[in-house]
Amino acid sequence: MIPSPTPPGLRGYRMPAEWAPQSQVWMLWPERPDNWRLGAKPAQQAFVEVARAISRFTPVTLGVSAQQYRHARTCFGMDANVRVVELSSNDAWMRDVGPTFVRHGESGGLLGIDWQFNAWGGLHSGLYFPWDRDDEVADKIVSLTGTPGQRADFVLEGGAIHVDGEGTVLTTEECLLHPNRNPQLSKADIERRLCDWLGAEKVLWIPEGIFEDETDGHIDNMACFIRPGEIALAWTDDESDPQYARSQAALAALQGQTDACGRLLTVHKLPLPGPLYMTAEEAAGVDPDSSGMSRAAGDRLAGSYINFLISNGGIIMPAFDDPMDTVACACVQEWFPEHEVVMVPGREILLGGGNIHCITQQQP
Ligand code: KQY
Repeated sequence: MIPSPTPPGLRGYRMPAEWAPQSQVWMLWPERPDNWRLGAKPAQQAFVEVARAISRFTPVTLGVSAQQYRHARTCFGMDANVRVVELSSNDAWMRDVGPTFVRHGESGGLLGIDWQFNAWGGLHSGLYFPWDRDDEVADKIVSLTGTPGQRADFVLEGGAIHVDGEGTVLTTEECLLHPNRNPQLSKADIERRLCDWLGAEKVLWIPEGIFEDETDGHIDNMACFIRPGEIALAWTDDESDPQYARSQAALAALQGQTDACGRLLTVHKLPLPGPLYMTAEEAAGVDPDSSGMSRAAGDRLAGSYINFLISNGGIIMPAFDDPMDTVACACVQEWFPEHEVVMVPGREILLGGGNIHCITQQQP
């Protein structure tokens, strides 16, 4: 990847909204036994279901290690809309390690941004070491797709941002201002970089993400745009839940705000599942390791329906075998009347620390 001093947003590129047309969706294959229980077998099944659901709307390319290639290939059988390629990584969070694609306003050409990746916090508070394979994934994908790429000059994960495609970025202070990402940059420095790299004019900040989210509060588990000027926000009315104050603070931060085009924001509440906790059986299935990931019985899980993927005519959304599943599905279906909402079991993915949006990256 050839470094260019001028960020893509200053050269006419902009990140499209997730509801813009997509040519494919990228995923990775879960394998590491210190994150995924039972040697990642249940997680692999969950990833297969996610890939199959997406592939009804959009072709999927799945990156797999050499060791697991044959197995993953077999899992998809003759499924013509899922392509399996050998691509090494340290784990399976394509949203965070894959390229963020931006499109040129005049030529329509794509460029893949290769953010610096430090495993959600680097050596002192990151989730694992090494992360060198993860940090190469974006460059390998732009090479495979034949699009130009550009290496960013700061640390960011794709799950830490959402855009409306019309100049507005949504993010959390908890993550982007955490000293474990870019301690040398001020809030103003980070805003400038987000706008310059994503082709945006305005950054909307909410204070925190989901309680106990090990990414330090990624936005993609907490809130997202559902169309320009409208945001869905993870919500609980339970005042005794530590999530309550977080959701309230986010609502307060967004209400009365305008986006880059001057629209007054509308915020829609999306109920949270649970609260959900890791069971003793689930925790026992994870191989102990020296990584920074806590996998103990009774751990609060950062479950959220916000972690869905919009892909062409489909919305692929996690289900948690929870009474709120049907309520959340109905909300999202109402907000997206032209889309088909497909719920896929999300608990096994949640046990690894994220969900469907975190394991996918769309290519416009
Ligand atoms: O939520 C994400 N975007 C990534 C979650 C990483 C969890 C690592 N165990």
